[in-house]
Amino acid sequence: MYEQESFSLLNEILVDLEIEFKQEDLRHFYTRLGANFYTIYSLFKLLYADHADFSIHARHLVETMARQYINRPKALKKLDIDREKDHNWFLSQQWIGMALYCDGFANDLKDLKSKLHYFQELGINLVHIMPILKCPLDECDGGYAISDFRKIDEKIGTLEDVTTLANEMRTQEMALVMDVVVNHTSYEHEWAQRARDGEKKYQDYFYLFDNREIPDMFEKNMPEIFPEIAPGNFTWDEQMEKWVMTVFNNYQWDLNYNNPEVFIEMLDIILFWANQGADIVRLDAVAFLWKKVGSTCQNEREAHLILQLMKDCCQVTAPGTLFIAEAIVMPVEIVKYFGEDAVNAKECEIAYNATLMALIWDAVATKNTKLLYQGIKSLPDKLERATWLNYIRCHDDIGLGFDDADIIAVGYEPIAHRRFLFDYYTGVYGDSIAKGMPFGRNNKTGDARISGSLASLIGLQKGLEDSNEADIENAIQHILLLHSIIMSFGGIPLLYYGDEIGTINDNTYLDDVSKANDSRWAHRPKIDWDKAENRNKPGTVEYRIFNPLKHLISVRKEITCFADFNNRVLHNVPNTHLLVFSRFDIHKHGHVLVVGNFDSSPQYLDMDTLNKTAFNQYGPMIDLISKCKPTMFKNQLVIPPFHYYWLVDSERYR
Ligand code: OTU
Repeated sequence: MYEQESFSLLNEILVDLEIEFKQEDLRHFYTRLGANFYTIYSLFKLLYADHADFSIHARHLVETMARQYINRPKALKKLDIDREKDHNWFLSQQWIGMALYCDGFANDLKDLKSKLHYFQELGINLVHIMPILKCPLDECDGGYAISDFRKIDEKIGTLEDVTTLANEMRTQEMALVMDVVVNHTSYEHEWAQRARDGEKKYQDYFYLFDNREIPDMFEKNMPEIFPEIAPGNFTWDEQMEKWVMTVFNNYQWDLNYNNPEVFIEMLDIILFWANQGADIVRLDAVAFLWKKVGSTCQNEREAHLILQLMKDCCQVTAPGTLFIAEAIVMPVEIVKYFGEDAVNAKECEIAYNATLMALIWDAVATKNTKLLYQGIKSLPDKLERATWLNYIRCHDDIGLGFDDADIIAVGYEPIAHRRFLFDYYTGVYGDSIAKGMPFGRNNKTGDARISGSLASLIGLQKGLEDSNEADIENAIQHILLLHSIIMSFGGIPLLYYGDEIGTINDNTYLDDVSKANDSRWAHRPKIDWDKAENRNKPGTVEYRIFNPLKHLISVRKEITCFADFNNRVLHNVPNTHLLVFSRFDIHKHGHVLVVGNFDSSPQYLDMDTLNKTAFNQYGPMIDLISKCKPTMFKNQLVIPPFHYYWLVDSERYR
């Protein structure tokens, strides 16, 4: 869009830039800047108009984008152009992700590079390496308390190791995901240190208060994120004699996005990582970016404007780089992080499907799919050119983030139902086979979350401890069922490292005082590579999980119906133990019927009850996973305990 005011400012800025960057070929940069500048200017103005030095900041913003464009390696500039052409590249069913800690999966970055063959073997081609930057020694929050956004933790490697790894991954056609922790720094970060030393400029980077007056006002509406280990949202700093806003741990200082320089610094860091070869940047805790007295300080409109502005600026410098929104918030709020419009108000292309994750755990505990159906139905539609990260476990706890209205709609009472789930997963309820731990219990609100690895929560750990083969087999089937769902639902499946070989809780964190009070460490394993070798030994648990998973992945990659174009139809079926949906191929009119049984006994599905309006009828079917005909009695499909099918019309299949 052409608009005079913004373009006259841009002209002024460009005159100076041209002098500075004379020899550079800025053609693509200028074209993209021209296309996005009016929006960038408008958003920047919406957020920062009342700053006296508004045009100086605007100039600094454009300069930052230009400088990082010039720094951008040639190969990545070429990739940008390729991806502009193939702009739906990330919606393809070919992508399969895994999230991991570098020093848990491997020893360090070099070692990780030497293990890329493991991903190739399983079929993983998108790898999220969780934060590997410098943190305070014993106060790191699993890497999310960052002391220097450009310095790799010495134990893990160097910046050169990252670029070498990124280059190697690119040649192997793998995508690299890296974090930018946009909401906070650690107290050890240079900005925090200079603020402590009294530099006004850096004190303005954070939320600092001389007394409790404003903090107390904030506290009225702000929930506590880590109520047990870090109660309250402010921490007294002795040196400054000020209260610092610390929403997460008391060593994590919240950045003040009211300050345009904070925005520019963080944009610069995002572009820096895009230039090191991150194909996708995971933006941590995005719901928290804007603080307002009288609000929960989550999901504020300005937080969305900041993300739109980050996206628009990133499109100018590194348009091939995508964003993941890490917003573990209520279902209606999560989808907003895709933005309001795929072109005019885009935010992040990808978001964690925390809703599906929590719903899956509900179905596991209850052995029925009532809430799962209700929750999926309530999931608002997402934008075009947007996709989910579908996951079962990650490095964090499981929050029971369902909508109360959904819980009520299926006949449960919200408090009692959440209590049941919590008791079930912490092994307290009846004959529960789960071995999870409580996390983030809040006595004031009654809220509680759950830690524990997939294998431990689903009963594999108990089965192994009891040497009960039937329980082991059930748990393995269950693990595969859940993966069959995240692989067919629509979006990028994101596996969690260790789950592919059935890794159980690791309680050694209890011996480390810096970790003992945070049960999330139980499911951040150090991979035992001798055990992982068992994946080649028939009969072992590792073999029985790894190989079927590998097969599921390879089958998924072949099924174009599984690409994510909002092409899913959910079937309401009378049997409440089943999850049944169809996925369509928007080009070839083919379709796959996904059926999963969440119960421990066999279930049947009356094929007549399926909504047939969208397709003719179900003739003879074949399961794409086993390549066999499923068991049928007349028109009734039989689904063994914890079993799953990806069914197609056998006529078409040939
Ligand atoms: C994120 O977490 C990270 O994934 C956590 O590992 C960090 O501790 C945290 O940020 C602080 O950097 O912000 O939007 O319930 O789900 O804290 C949600 C805990 C987050 C996490 C929540 C989450």
